[in-house]
Amino acid sequence: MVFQPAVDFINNNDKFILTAHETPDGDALGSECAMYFALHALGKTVRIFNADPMPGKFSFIDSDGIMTTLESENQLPFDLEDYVLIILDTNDIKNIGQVSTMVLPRVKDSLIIDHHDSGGSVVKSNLIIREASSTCEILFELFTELKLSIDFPAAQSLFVGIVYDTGSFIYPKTTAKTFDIAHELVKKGVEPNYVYTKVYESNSISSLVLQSKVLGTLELFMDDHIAVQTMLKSTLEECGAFYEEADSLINIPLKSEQIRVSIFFKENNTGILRCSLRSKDNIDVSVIAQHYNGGGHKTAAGFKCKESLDDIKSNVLKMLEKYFTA
Ligand SMILES: [Mn+2]
Repeated sequence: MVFQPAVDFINNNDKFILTAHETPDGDALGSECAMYFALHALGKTVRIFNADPMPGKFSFIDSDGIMTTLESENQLPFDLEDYVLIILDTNDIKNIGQVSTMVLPRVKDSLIIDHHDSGGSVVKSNLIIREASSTCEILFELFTELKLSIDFPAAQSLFVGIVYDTGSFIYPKTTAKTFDIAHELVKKGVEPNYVYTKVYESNSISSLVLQSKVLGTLELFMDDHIAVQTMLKSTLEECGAFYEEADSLINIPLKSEQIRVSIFFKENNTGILRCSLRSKDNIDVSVIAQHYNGGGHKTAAGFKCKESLDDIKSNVLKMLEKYFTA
């Protein structure tokens, strides 16, 4: 049974640290909070440490204020060696930032729970279900295997992750099972409209201004089939916006019927440049991300850029050329 190693891992340990990928999104944060509430209900000790802060709009699911950004070893429990680590929503330990150096080597065991296609770090027992719409969908099934009754805070956290990672139930990995789970969560008191308001109607004015600037950088290639947007550190500073506030802007070009690939180059406040890729139809952008040591899914992937923006841009366009030259 695919869930058994994870069930044993949870039953056989008492002290847990949870983490997720850098710049945590709705599914990363939703799965951390849901796992926290579930483990807490089992009487376990739980801490959450992430490489990057939680965007404020998600704070409604962290009702115990447990989410912590790991900045120094002093924040870690003194008996770290007695803890185990659960890595959520990534299967690449390069993707958990300083948690991979400050926590992973010191804990007594670790477990990955994820749904991404690529990555491929293996800790002792992995629970990776690539067909799952979200890590939260996997957690719902895991909690069921654990015979845990899912309370409202856990249900709402799981719902946030599922809504976020399915683009509100429309992305390719959305299945009947996804809707069944959502149905169960709503029966537990989750209000879809409240979640929508929190996640999609709580942005700042600076993020609105940022959106106008980023859209202003739009370039079109391959007969208007590929869109490229660019956000530099200076743009962020000019708008007074946070890096995380740009995370949905990659979806805007895809609303045009012609656009089949949306590429977004974004630089954070410390000057680290990332490339995010989204595609429609049969275009596999995870191959491009893997070429640059990144990861993701067939239609949503990304990587950290080690070369200049111009070099990477022209190479990525070249790698996509085959789809547009008949
Ligand atoms: Mn996810």
